[in-house]
Amino acid sequence: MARTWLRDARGQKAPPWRVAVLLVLLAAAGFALAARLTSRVPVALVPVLPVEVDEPLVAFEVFARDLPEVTDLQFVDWPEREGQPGRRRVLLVAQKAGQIDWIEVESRQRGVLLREQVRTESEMGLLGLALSPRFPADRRLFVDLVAVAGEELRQTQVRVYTVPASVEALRAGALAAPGPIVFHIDQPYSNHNGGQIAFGPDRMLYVGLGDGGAGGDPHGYGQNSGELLGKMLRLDVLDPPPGRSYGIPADNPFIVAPGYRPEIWALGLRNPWRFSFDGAGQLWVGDVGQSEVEEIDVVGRGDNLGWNVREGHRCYNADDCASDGLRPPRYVALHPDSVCLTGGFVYEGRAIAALRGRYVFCDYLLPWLRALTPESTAGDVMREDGLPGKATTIGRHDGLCSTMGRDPDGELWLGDFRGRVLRIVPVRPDGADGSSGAAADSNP
Ligand SMILES: [Ca+2]
Repeated sequence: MARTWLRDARGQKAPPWRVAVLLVLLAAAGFALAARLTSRVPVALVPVLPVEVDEPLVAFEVFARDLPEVTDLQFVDWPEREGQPGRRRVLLVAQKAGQIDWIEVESRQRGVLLREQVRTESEMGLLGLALSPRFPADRRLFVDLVAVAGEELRQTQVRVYTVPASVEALRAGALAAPGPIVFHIDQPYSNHNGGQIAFGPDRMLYVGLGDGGAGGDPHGYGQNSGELLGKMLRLDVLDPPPGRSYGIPADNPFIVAPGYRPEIWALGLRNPWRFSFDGAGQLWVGDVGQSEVEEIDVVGRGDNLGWNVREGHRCYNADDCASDGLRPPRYVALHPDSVCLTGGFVYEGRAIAALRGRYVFCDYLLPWLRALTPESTAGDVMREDGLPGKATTIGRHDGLCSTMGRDPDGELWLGDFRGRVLRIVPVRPDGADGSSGAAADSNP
């Protein structure tokens, strides 16, 4: 792995910075990889590593600071006053330690929407949120978090809250009102909790669950159809049957399959930390790798993504493995070219024409922003080296990219573990800001 990375495609020796980067990465790997999203990691000590930008398309502006450990960004056009037509664009910023802040995008006025007691060690915390697609008529906010539950020390929960009806109420200090737990599952370890929840275009709630943690999926949850860990679930939380907190959608793939939990939409995932739907309704998942391969998957109904038989395109812990019935990744990157992949979005905005229709993603430890080529976004493409998927590096930032966001105009944002939200903007015509590495501050 290291040897190939230290040679370029023609077998030439890599430049000295690349050698230095590898050494830093290997040194950092001990804490940063083992404890990704760990509160105890002093993020100020994580270096900004050099990366090469081969297609400079984007720059980064700091939109907000002092938001420790951003885990999710969700935009919503919120009624200015209850029952009246005017709307204000609001960004909800989930933070790992258990807080969600609101920021009114135009004025940057901000405040707290909710605070919750969560477990924060390792990869636990408040990890994701999804507002009802019927908002503002339905003001339910669904939140994914890991908490203590009775004698259970680690439990992933999807809780429902009711958010205030207007921006006016937010400004007055109104908080989200807590409601019931709609879904929960005990976690055997502190890592690989998944954490994202999102409504699909079908208005079903998709819940990403990791393999439960430790390393290598020691209990084989990913391939165990009788368990929910290591799966993408699809639940009907908007209109559940009477007496139930969620329903099983009638077209879930395994409703009548013996030995399968009916909640399962797809299986064989290691840690689907971030996922999104594109305008065509396709589900894109960034699945964080174990020790060699980071991957991006396009996930269809009933797919088996392979973990832990396979890590990306490779057999895991075996020279040979069955691949029948396993959906191969759309894109992989080998360590240390990527070490903790953070899934993003297909860009469907207008500001950056060259990005339209391309899947954009980042990495927690490497300061690149990449985009799949149009061909790789559209279908399965092999690189010259035999790996699936082609991408270019379109910009360099100075953050620890823990999550991305998409606003209602289709423009993309980045949330990081240096406490910031960055706006992704077109590179200036001189091209200087696409590779500067520093995020410009857009505050007046
Ligand atoms: Ca896989």
